[in-house]
This record gives sequence, structure tokens and C-alpha cells, in this order.
Amino acid sequence: MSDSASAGSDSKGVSRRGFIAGTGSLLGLAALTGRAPAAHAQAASATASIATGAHVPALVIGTGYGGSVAALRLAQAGVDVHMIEMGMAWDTPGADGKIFCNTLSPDHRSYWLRTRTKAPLNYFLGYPIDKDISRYTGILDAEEFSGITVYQGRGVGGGSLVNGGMAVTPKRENFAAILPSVNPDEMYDVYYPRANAGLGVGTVDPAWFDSTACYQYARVGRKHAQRSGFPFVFVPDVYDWDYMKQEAAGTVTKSALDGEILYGNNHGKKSLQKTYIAQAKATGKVTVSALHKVTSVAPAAGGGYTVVIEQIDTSGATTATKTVTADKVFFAAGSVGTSKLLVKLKATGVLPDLNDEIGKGWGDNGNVMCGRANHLWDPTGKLQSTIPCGGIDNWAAGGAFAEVAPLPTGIETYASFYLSITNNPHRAQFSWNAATGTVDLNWQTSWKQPAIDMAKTIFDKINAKEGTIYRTDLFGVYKIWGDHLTYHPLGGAVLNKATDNYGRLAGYPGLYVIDGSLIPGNTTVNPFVTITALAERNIEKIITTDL
Ligand code: FAE
Repeated sequence: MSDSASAGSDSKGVSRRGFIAGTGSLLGLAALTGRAPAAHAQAASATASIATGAHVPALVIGTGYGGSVAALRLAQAGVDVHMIEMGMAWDTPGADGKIFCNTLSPDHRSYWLRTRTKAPLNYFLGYPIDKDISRYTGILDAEEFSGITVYQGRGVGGGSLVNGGMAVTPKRENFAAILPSVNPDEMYDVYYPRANAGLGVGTVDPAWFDSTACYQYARVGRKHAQRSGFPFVFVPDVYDWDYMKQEAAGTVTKSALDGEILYGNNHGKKSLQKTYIAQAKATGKVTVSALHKVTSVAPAAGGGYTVVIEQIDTSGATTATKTVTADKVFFAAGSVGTSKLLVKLKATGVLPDLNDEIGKGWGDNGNVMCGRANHLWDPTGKLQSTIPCGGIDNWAAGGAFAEVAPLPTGIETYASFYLSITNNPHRAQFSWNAATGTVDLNWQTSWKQPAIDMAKTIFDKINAKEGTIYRTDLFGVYKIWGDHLTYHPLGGAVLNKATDNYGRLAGYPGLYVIDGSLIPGNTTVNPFVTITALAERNIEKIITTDL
């Protein structure tokens, strides 16, 4: 399942000095190793995972948005990069001929090391819908902390494998609240456009939206929003909109129109595997070890860092422990993954000089879910595209931006479903629990109340206007709010606090954070475009000044 690595061979030949001087280019590599960088040599290296004892110029922990940007740009600058990913490569079809399983029939591929599914929307018509599955390194991790379940993608591509692909650039007037130390001009003139281009972001054709059966639910959402005086906005996405039109026309294999979301998308979604990671691999300078988990990063005696990596099998069991060295290490394990590693490494004395901001400033992007029960004359449709394309913007007045989300059950439900992003002010902290040897998060369930109150500024008004009520059967028995979870973990190694203003970790030259943990808890909209744009900004600076 792991899809490559050359660190034990090619990159070994690149000296630290060579890396710093930028001579790890294709030409320099050939000169240093005495071997021509022939295409077949790269192809051969694409089958082996990283070897113990390897030395790599740049090691990236995680293959989500931040990691993929770092890998591509470093490679384009001539640096050999090895990416370490704890999840699977997701490049091999299962017995059913598909790489990913369907949302309506989850199997072992759905969840990360669970024996029972843990669906975010876990009830239907008041009945629990979770089912037993066999334990496997599946694609969606429902990681449970004491007060919140944090959903994350596992595999090469990180969150891009499981998310809805909603690619939203925040409004410029909100930017100062998101990243106060970053110059908005450079973000809106350079890095957001670069991120949107790199991700392949596009917007639904409005005329097709108005006519297709699969967005009836969104049109109902738009009608209800507008009748209550709320702006409805089209939300860009990385789904291939032409492919979706062909799905609707019945000329290609269905994906968004066949209920695929959450557990992977077999066709139309442009995950990072198809964009940044594909480009990175095409440079010939980036290799990836899947089913490898970084457990330690420590200063090495001769300079650089010693990285300990556990190779696991699909049952989660460790099959090998590898030790490699790296000149530079990029933490891109996601907000939770990076925070957990850094908090542990500081507390256990491995990286004792990390500052006291490590683990702080974590937020849930104010996520809260709810459903509304429509009248019989407002059906939302049996066929629903799994890719949301619209939202209700009440951020300025009520602190909420609500995605009009699908409920792709295959039957008419007369339900409107929403994921709200709210301006919830609560922030939690990760801390090391020496007794259990784990990292805890001190989020409290009651901290969702401000998010609920903000979401209610939209839905109470719509319900009053339409004469409708909240659904009480989607998150339990007589439970309105999905307030137990987040899809958008952010923070834990906040920019310009735990790191400098470009993600350099205080006290450790050559260690960088480059993922969602840099963002202090909220982006006012869905986060991955901002994570990508910030990574583009930071890696450009790092390449210019640190290499
Ligand atoms: P992320 O993409 O999480 O990548 C981190 C990677 O590191 C993962 O592949 C991990 O498996 C790996 N990793 C962790 N620890 C280790 C370790 N120790 N060793 C090796 N590898 C490790 O990080 N956002 C949007 O903007 N729009 C949406 O429509 C949207 N929908 C979502 C729907 C769902 C169900 C979920 C779960 C998330 C959604 N998100 C959405 C959030 C988005 O996917 C998330 O913010 C980004 O993926 C975070 O990017 P990072 O680069 O921080």
C-alpha cells in the first residue's frame, strides 16, 4: 500500500551542505551520487518505503494540504523530499473494484481502526445507524477526546480524501481575525489565488444548478434563506463540475451522484492525490511512505534531526520501527496530529525548548450541525449530489456561515440539513498526560452553546418564516443539534506564537509547522483554502531564506 521512497538510496547521497546550498537539484543529485537521474531509477524507487538509517534532506510528516504544498514547492526548488503518512496510499481497488466504499454501505475501508462505524450523523428517523465493521486502517478517523469527536482524513491526501471539497476564501474584512500577523495584501493578491489554482477550485454552473434534480435540496435551502432575508452564496468546490454534469446525464460512472462522500470519492473530486501530490511526484524528487507514523523528532548529534517512524500494517500493528535523519522536518500532521506530537515531545524532554504556546489556541471552527423538517410541498429530492455548493452568510450579523449540506439517503426525507461554521470564541489546549502516556484536549461539551446560539440566528428565523421545525431525529432521540463533533480542527501551534511568523518552531532551526495547527481556531469559512494559501506563503519564505 505504501507507494514509494528513495531516501535510503538517492537522498543519502545529498549532503546537508548540498541541501542547504540548494544543490539537490536533478543535476546536483546526479553529480553527488554519480548516477544519472534516469526515469527508470525514479520508477524503481517508487515501490519501496523509507529504509531505516536513511538520510533525507527534507522530511514532511503528513500528506494533507500543508504537507503537499511543502513537498511540491521544496521539490520545485531542487530539494529531495520524503513524505511520511500514517494512513494508506488509497491507490488500489478493493474486491468490489472500487478504491473507496460508499457512504450508505460503509465497510472496513470506512473508519480508522474501529470495529463499529461512528457516523457524524448517527441517527435516522430516530434510529441509530452505526454498524459493525472489521478493524482496518480505514479512511476516516473519528478521534475521541473527552468533550468532542474530531473527524480527520487518514491516507495520502489527508483531509482531501474525505472532505466535501468546499473551497472557500474568507472575506477579506474577516482576515485580520483569522491570521492577525499576516499581511492580507499578499494573501489576497498572491497566495489565495495560487492556492485556488493549485487546488483546481471551480464553481457550479448557475444555470445547471437551477435545472438539475441533484441540487433540488440546495434550491430549497436558497429559497428558504432568501425568504428570511439571508444572502445565499454559491460556494466553490474542487469537484470536477463537468464530470458531475456527465454523471447527471448518465454518461460516466456516478460518484457525487452515487452517495460518495466521507469515506472517499472514486471519481470526480480533485483530492490532493490528483493535484499537489501528483505534481510533486512528477518532479521525481518526492517520495511517500504510507502506513508509516512518526513518533519522535529529536536533535541529531551531527546536526539535523533524528526521526523515529513506526511502520504499521492494516490492523494497526507495528511491523517495523525505523530511525532516519533529516536536515529539515516539516510538521504537517494536521492540527491534532502536529499538536499531539509537539506537546508530547516538549513534555517528555525530547524538544524541551519548544515554547509555552505549544498545544494552545485550538478551536473547532465553530462547527455545529442541524436539520429542518420541511413541509410536504418542499421536497428536497431523492437524488442529492454529495458535493455542497451553497451557503447562507450571516457572519456579520449573527456569527454564522451555514453550508446547505446534502442528506443523500436515496429516499425523500423532506429535510434540509446544514453544517454551520460559527464564531465560537472558546479555545482549548492540548496537554501531556504522563499517567496514560497520551495527549489530552480540554474541550468541554458545553462550549458548543455559543455555536448553537449563532446558528439559531439563521434557523430560528427561517423556521418562524416557513412555519417549520427542527428535525429531532438525526443526532439522537429528540436531539436537535449535532454538537458533539468537528470536521475543522484548527490551532495548537499557532502562527507567530508557537512559531515565528512563517512557521519556524522557536528554539529548533530546521523544524517547521505548515498545516492547520498554525491557524488560531477559526477561519470564518471552511478552512482548507486558507491552510493551503498560508502554506504557500510560508514555504516561499522558507525556501528563499532558509535553504
Ligand atoms: P490534514 O489534511 O488533516 O493532513 C494531515 C495528515 O497527516 C493526515 O493524512 C494524517 O493521517 C497524517 N498524520 C497525522 N499524524 C501523523 C503522524 N504522526 N505520522 C504520519 N502521518 C501523520 O491536515 N475543509 C474545507 O475547507 N472544505 C470542506 O468541504 C471540508 N469538509 C470536511 C469534511 C470532513 C468529513 C472532514 C473530516 C473535514 C473537512 N474539511 C473541510 C476540513 C479539511 O479537510 C481540513 O481542514 C484539512 O484537511 C486540514 O489540512 P491539514 O494540512 O492541516
